[in-house]
Amino acid sequence: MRLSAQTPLPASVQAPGYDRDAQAAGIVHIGIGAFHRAHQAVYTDDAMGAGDRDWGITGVSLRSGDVAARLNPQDGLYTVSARSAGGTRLRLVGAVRRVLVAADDPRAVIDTIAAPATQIVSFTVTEKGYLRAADGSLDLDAAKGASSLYRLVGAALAARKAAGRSGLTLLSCDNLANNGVVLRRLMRQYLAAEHPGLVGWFDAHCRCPATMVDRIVPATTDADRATVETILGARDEGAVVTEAFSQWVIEDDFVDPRPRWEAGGAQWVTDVAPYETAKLRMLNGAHSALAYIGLGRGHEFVHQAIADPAIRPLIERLMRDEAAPTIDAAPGQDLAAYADALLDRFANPALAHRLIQIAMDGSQKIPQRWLETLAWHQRRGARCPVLLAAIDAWIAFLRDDLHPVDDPLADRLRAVAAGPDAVAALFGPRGVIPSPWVPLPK
Ligand code: CS2
Repeated sequence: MRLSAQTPLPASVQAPGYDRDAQAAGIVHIGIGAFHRAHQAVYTDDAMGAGDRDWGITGVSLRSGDVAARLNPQDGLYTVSARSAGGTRLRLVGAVRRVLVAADDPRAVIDTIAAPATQIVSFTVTEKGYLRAADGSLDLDAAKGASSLYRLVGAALAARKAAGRSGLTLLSCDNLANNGVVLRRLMRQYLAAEHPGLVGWFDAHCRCPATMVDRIVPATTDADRATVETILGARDEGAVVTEAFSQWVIEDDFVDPRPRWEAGGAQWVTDVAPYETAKLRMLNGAHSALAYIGLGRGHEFVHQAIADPAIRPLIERLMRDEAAPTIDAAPGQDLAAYADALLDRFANPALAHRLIQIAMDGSQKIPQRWLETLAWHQRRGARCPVLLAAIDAWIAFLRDDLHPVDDPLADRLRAVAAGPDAVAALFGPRGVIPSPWVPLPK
């Protein structure tokens, strides 16, 4: 039997504490993968559980019909399993109402974003999903493509303006530095090219707050779905598995109204940068180093790599001595305690987080995770031995034939990594990846 609104839930499973059918859909989320379902959708479920209203989520997949096929037959319902050493806590999340596939029906997506009830369009489209050219500007040709987020949102904003409706909050929930500013700049560039008459309206009526999102969400496996089925007594094709920890820091700059996400523990701040920088350089920076160094040493999972006595001290040094000094901490933000907590989270044996999942899209992740840290130290005449070792591990990963290289620049990266002085060819002045850090000649 498939999970649905009629499934009787075991007492141990937390259920949505509100009338789902009485809620309008105030949020359209583009990129409804496992991360969104384990993070923003849970905060939204908590907000409505605390009495806030009309924040139902319409999920959008840009291309693949996979998530729609998993969630639509289940009334949008799915479970989140939070796994810790203490056991697993299961909850049913009701915030997602349906999933649209832009490649199949772009009109439905545009109409939903343009609908009067919609207040927020949020995004988890991964680093490469923003379609940036090497210089950081928008790749306009790609952005004009049929199911590009810019094209969908641009058409919907035009419809909103024409109908005299309110502007929107566009909320990037991806691991980019200054994600709000980046989204605003790219969206403006698209509008200037394709809808020049909308730029002034966009500036006056739309907001693009920055956010720091954090929850480790490994890809769900068949074994995970089987475990959930045993507990639930019903088949949940949309199940997601994650850790107990969750954090969301959001710049308080929304078009009114905004959800009461604080009910789920979200923090509203005026400046996200210190949290975002710490997360990118410490958590994600350590993650990418664990991935390439760990795979090189034959590990499969994060918890195995961090338990390796040849790796753990390197990761500690990366976080404490290389990344942390580069961060301008906010009042009360304790970077040493943050590093301690991250080491515990990485060590969580209940979470089977594959290193190969983190290793993908290295060219899109490494700039904000490693290069800013390297550049900061370089300006002070210092070096970062662990990050340099991590770069060597990335190059070894690109060279070996043991793992697939899943990266939009895969072919170029592999060619360059196979040649002489790969570090300079990757990061030097005319390298594949524009870099604020200049590798020194060997
Ligand atoms: C990871 C992130 O896959 C990756 O690159 O570093 O997805 C990480 O698990 C999340 O950012 C944690 O919040």
